[in-house]
Amino acid sequence: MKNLGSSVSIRNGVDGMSKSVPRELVRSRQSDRAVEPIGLDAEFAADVIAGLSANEKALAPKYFYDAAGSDLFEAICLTPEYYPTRTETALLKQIALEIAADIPNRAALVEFGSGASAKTRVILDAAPQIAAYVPIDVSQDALEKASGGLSLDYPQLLVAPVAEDFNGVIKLPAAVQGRVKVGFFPGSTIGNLTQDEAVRLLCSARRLLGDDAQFIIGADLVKDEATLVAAYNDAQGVTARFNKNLLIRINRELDGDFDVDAFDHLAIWNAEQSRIEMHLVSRRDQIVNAAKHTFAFRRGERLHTENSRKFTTDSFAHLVAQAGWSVNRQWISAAPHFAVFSLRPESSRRFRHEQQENWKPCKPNR
Ligand code: AVJ
Repeated sequence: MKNLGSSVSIRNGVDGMSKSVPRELVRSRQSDRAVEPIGLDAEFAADVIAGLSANEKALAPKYFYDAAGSDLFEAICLTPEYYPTRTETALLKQIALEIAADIPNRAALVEFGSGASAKTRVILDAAPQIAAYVPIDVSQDALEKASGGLSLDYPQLLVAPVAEDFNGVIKLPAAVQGRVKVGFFPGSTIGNLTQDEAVRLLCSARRLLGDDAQFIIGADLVKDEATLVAAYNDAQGVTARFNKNLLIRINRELDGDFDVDAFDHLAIWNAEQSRIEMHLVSRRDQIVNAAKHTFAFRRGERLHTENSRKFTTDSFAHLVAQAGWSVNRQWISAAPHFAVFSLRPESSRRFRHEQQENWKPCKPNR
């Protein structure tokens, strides 16, 4: 991206601080808004109304990531208990040259849920042949921060951010058409998706990235319960604040009146589903208003805010096979174990002949 000397100040709604972002990013944000005025707010309201009215109250974890939530997630990564980020980053550094060896010249790196793009730099440093980078993230704030920083540090790199929910229909920027695509989905974010959402994302990524693509995915592995639970219930309470920030966000964006102190953070291991679950537990019977609706919580009632699925190499291979990918290479860290997988599109002939029972065809979303 050129012309980075020109930047503007925008106000951050959460902490009231001004920050500088490249002018291009502000402009693209405004044009996005102009094209699609319905936006995330209406979807957030609809999901909150549906999720808090349900028999088992639940909200999608993607709503954690407003500006404050994205910052709190970065803080979680610095806690001693939350091993996934530092373990994955160390593993990526170890294997970066092996990954880079498979990436052709002028390739485009397409990242799903890019956040702060910290791990991206490990790949970019090892693979200078990558010419373009497409970060896809719902958090406009995180996207602006990360894209601006990367453009400064990698002046040759074409950065073309996409401010979208990666679960939806994604169109790649024209600038990366005709390039070999390398998908990048680190952080075990795939573990936050339901089985159907994960298969749908993998299917649409296969279409989006093309037949000569590869897809590099980081996924956390099953391990002892104590290590897993501690990672989602750190002693400093950062994860608790991250979880409760969802209520603060509802209060601010949907005119809610949640008493945040009337809820407890809960992290539990669900062995049958092989996942950590996060919940907010109502400390008392209470009535809450939000998004022009009223919701009753019983004392002890849970609002389910996140699943973080933990894989085995077998369960992961099985998952991606349902969406037309096969594991080409895999790397596993020293304990606590975290895996990086390099996927290739399953050759279409073999794929068609496989006819797995649970195979769902990759239909376009929506
Ligand atoms: C961002 C998907 C990796 O499930 O571990 C961290 C988010 N939630 N602590 C995860 C999270 C609670 C997270 N990922």
